[in-house]
Amino acid sequence: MPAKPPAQDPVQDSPEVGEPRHSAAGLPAVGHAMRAAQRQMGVRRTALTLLRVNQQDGFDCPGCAWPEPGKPHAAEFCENGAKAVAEEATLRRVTPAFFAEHTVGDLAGRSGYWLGQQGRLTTPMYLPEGADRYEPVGWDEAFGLIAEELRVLGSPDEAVFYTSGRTSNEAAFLYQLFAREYGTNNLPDCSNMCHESSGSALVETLGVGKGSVHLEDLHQADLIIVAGQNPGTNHPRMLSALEKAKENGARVISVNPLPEAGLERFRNPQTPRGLTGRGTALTDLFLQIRIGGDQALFRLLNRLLLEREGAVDTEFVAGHCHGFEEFAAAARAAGWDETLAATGLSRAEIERALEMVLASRSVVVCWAMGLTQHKHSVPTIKEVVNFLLLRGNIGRPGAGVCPVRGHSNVQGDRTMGIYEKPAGAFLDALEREFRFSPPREHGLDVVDSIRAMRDGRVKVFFAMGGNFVAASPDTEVTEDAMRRARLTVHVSTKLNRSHCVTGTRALILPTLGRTERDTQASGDQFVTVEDSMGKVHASRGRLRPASAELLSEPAIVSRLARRVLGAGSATPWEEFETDYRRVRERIARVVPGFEDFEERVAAPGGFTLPHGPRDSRTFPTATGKAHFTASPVEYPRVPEGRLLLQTLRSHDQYNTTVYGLDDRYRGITGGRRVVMVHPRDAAERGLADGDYADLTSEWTDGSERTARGFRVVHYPTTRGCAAAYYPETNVLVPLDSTADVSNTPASKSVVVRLTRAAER
Ligand SMILES: Nc1nc2c(c(=O)[nH]1)N[C@H]1C(S)=C(S)[C@@H](COP(=O)(O)OP(=O)(O)OC[C@H]3O[C@@H](n4cnc5c(=O)[nH]c(N)nc54)[C@H](O)[C@@H]3O)O[C@H]1N2
Ligand SMILES: Nc1nc2c(c(=O)[nH]1)N[C@H]1C(S)=C(S)[C@@H](COP(=O)(O)OP(=O)(O)OC[C@H]3O[C@@H](n4cnc5c(=O)[nH]c(N)nc54)[C@H](O)[C@@H]3O)O[C@H]1N2
Ligand SMILES: [Mo]
Repeated sequence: MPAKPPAQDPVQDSPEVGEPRHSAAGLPAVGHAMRAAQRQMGVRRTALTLLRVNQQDGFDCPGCAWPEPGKPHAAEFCENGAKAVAEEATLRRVTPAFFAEHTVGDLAGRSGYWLGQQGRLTTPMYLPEGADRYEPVGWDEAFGLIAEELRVLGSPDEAVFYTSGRTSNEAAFLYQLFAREYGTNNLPDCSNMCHESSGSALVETLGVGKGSVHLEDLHQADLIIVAGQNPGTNHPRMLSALEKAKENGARVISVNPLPEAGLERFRNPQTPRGLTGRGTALTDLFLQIRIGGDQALFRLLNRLLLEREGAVDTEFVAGHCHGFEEFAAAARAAGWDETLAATGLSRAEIERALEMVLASRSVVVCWAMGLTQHKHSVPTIKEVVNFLLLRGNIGRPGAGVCPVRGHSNVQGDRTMGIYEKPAGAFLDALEREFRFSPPREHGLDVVDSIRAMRDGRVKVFFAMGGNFVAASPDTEVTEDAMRRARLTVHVSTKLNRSHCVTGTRALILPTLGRTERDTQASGDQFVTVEDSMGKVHASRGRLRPASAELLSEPAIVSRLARRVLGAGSATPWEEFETDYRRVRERIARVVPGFEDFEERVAAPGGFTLPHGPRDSRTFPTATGKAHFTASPVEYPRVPEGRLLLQTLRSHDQYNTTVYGLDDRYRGITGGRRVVMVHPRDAAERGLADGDYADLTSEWTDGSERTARGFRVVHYPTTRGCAAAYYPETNVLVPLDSTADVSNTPASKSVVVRLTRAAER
């Protein structure tokens, strides 16, 4: 039997600090994975469940979006995948009795960790106006309540429909169809806070907002640059790909303000050498950059390449690219002094990187949140594209752009139309197929949804998964905005903070997870997902659902749509709920690349979506060519005495879901309220390791936000930079501090001052 959840919050967040590690995975990771899983699921269920992760007849790991290899290993999961599975397959349950015991006020006072540890939601719950507790409610009544609120709105644009990235293709397709038949494009999603900057930059330059590599391209690359990503924690299976690339002779440059253990050495738990030996050294060159310095770095590398005889792939540039002259003029103006100031790197380091680039025929650049969550993220990623285009590193083996996605189906959800700015062609296809007129005005993204709720322009908030109030920036503003809504609804697997900060009325609708058997009137169903590399495959859960009352996400959307749209909709919602093949037939007719969906997804491993730049160097941009761009170089200027804070993930969390209080690779245990600072920066503030500090962020409009009581950890980060965990530090990120163009919260560049804490 699994242990009971903790009755109390841990008395105190009391971080202990040891030495950071210099390698990732290996035997300890296997042990950690198994212990974490057994605590939640017991021994037998752990073995049965984990062996099905990422197998061709199993379910897609609800962890990250890293692709499965053609022939998955018998244990194709990682420590953190095992934790993600265990969180969902836990035997702990949140029942109506739990809600009877705890008022919403009580729950709102608990930590996210404690809430998550209570187990799986079992029953639809309703919080009536003025009540202090949720009470059980029938599904029909719940849908009736939502329909009632949606019908009285002045306009469909007074509702927003959020999506987190675990939702399957089938559920996502139905959900966006419902929202659009109802009449709005208000479909914000977690992508708005995540890789939106990548999408914006890639659509403009290459014509496709997705990565241009297959897994095999990593194996074949001569050089892989990993910028702004911590794969040892967030995409551990990527380390196997890097290891394979190294075996094939590749070199790796990591660009990061932090030395991340997973990028230093990898001890592959699936090989004897990895289990007991020292493993494989991954990084050949570590560029310890200042936060936000990446655009300047790539700009200077581009200038140096332009200056080097024969370094530019002139044939590719002449044949496939647009805008070269303008870009080249801007790049030639890049100066050493400014670049060294922006990056904090030395001339020798940049020259070494240049030589490695010149020695490599095929280059892949991988990146994640370290590049996407800054004010100038879009131009930064466009500069990465310039860098790759210069040497023809797009659309040939071993080369390309690799934005490594977060949530396991975040890329698929976008493909299915979860987007507040849908393309006209997509709406045309919906219109043809379903015979209604979809709204054409663009809808609200995450930040604009918060503004609209804050200002009373949006009154109903509906979430398909996720934890909106904890994941969004400016926690206090977001929570106040949420409280102003008339109705907040969450389709969820686990309890989280968003259930405790509610509108006037609130509903929790419990749903099946990936690991669970989904049986509908026509029999057992499977769903499909798309990974970070555009591969679509089936996912089948096998476990008995956490409760007999759970409905699947497709069933919830179908029933809601019938109730809200009634006879006004000609869409066969009931048929969709009964048999997901009927949904896939429609996807095949509406979404390009899904022709013969049902047949092709039946093949082991599924199929890969077409991608013009990758497959044939065709670029669906306005000119039909790949676009060089010439944006001004920007980097964060930090006022005297302030630090630049990035908010990031520990090894023991999945976004807002906290698995435990340790960050093993960084040597931190037993607590999350820590701020990692360079020893000299700490000393300048009179702060010793182990002292407690308050963090105050300063925004350009003069406003300030404070988060109190963080243990100072002397850490080898870049001078002038600091790091602390999300979501505890989301209070510090101003709502208006977002990336230009993509509107993604600038969660990785928050200007803060550190002061000694009055109390812990
Ligand atoms: N176990 C686990 N897996 C996950 C998640 C999880 O929470 N837990 N989350 C999932 C999701 S949704 C996502 S989006 C991904 C996130 O995956 P990551 O992007 O790896 O996650 P972060 O912890 O935000 O780490 C950002 C990295 O960028 C570096 N960085 C910060 N600022 C800069 C900068 O200015 N320049 C450079 N070059 N580097 C910088 C940080 O030091 C850190 O190493 O992981 C996914 N997978
Ligand atoms: N400061 C700061 N803020 C950030 C970030 C950062 O780096 N720094 N990162 C941003 C990023 S990259 C992202 S992606 C967002 C994440 O934002 P979200 O996706 O909104 O947050 P999660 O924490 O992943 O959501 C967890 C909840 O999802 C529900 N859930 C889990 N599985 C399922 C399922 O199968 N179905 C349904 N319906 N519900 C399920 C559970 O109830 C769980 O509590 O946060 C963003 N916020
Ligand atoms: Mo993400």
